[in-house]
Amino acid sequence: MTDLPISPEFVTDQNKAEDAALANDYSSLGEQLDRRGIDIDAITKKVAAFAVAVPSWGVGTGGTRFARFAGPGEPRGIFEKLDDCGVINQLTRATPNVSLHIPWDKADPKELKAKADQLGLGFDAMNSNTFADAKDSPLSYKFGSLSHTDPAVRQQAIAHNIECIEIGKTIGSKALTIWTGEGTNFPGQGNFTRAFERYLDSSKAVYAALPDDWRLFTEHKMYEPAFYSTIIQDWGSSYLVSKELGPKAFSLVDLGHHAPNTNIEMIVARLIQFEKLAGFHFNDSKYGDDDLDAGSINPFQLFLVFNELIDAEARKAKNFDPAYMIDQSHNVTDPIESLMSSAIEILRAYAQALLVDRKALEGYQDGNDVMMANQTLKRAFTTDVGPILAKARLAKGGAIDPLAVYRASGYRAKVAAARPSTGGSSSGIV
Ligand code: LRH
Ligand code: MN
Ligand code: MN
Repeated sequence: MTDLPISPEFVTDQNKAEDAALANDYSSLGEQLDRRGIDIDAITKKVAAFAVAVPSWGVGTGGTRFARFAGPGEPRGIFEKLDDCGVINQLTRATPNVSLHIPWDKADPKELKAKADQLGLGFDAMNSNTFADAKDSPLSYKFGSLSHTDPAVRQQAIAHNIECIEIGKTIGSKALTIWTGEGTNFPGQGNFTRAFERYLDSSKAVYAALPDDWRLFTEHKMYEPAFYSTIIQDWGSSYLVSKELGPKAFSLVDLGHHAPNTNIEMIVARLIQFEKLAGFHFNDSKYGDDDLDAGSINPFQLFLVFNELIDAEARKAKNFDPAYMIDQSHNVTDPIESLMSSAIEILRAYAQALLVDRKALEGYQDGNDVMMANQTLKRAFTTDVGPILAKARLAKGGAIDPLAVYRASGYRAKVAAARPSTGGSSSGIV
């Protein structure tokens, strides 16, 4: 039996006030789309079937290396984090899976599974952590993990990744995501080629422990914490790793891990074309790995990414099965609100991309009608798909207006009373 954090009757009651307006808006959008030859119900069905995972670490207030300002009622451990993830899914009905980070979320797998079942949640990709030192180990990751010069450190990092797979197996996960920010801060500090060789050897050892029905994702990031060179700094290195490892290895795109103005949608297209797209860590950014809310800075870019995904689906691209996840840090907002709003923005981009007239677009592209090709995308992007998103949520028992219902529910005040303040700290992403 699922035991939802907010009373379902309360959600139904709140929805009643919005019901009539939604019916009107949906029907007028339906007429508009019908004139464009689009069946609104078919789009709503697709949107209702779309899911994006939430990161366990996203429900705690984030911070920068300068300060962290704790919010009220922050979850104190993975079980309270799962409660908060339960709220996000209950109201949006778009986030049924949670991605764990080990060792941050280490707990008895049976208890994890039982808690998730109770909330109607499942588990997404496992994330390993060899970017911070392992507790009680004399071996340090200060100078790297999978690419460290010391074989004992590399072995510890390999063993940790294998442990993540083992935990994942017991809770129903099917993928391991490896991100290590290791590299160098000074020219000459390391040898690019030898370090990459060591990284490849280590990741091959992890890959060898991967069950047949699992996938291994490597996540690139241009810089941070290494500031001169990073071992997997871009999609090129990530692609090389996935190619070297084999058919179960893929390259993951975190939207914040590129230089400003990088054409990310084109990277996505390349990875799809060569059958190596793992999936996404969605977020938004202005300058770097800002981890801001998806769609809050550049919603057009998010739409263009989805445009590539829908194009690939329409072309029945081979080996195309992207994993969708949010990866954000919430420093000045209520994390539950940010994650709900981000999930909605991701679904919005998906719905907008479904509206692109692909046949017309192809014709304009082949005929070099630049203006009309661009207008075709813009027409889809500027369509207000809000009623479709709300209708899809409603059909699955969610809230027509998740943020309003969340605020009205008093959930944050309730957990603030039950969870003593964790206080601020000097830094930290969790
Ligand atoms: C690195 C990253 C990676 C980590 C997470 C905490 O910047 O995006 O995915 O696992 O943040
Ligand atoms: Mn990430
Ligand atoms: Mn990141």
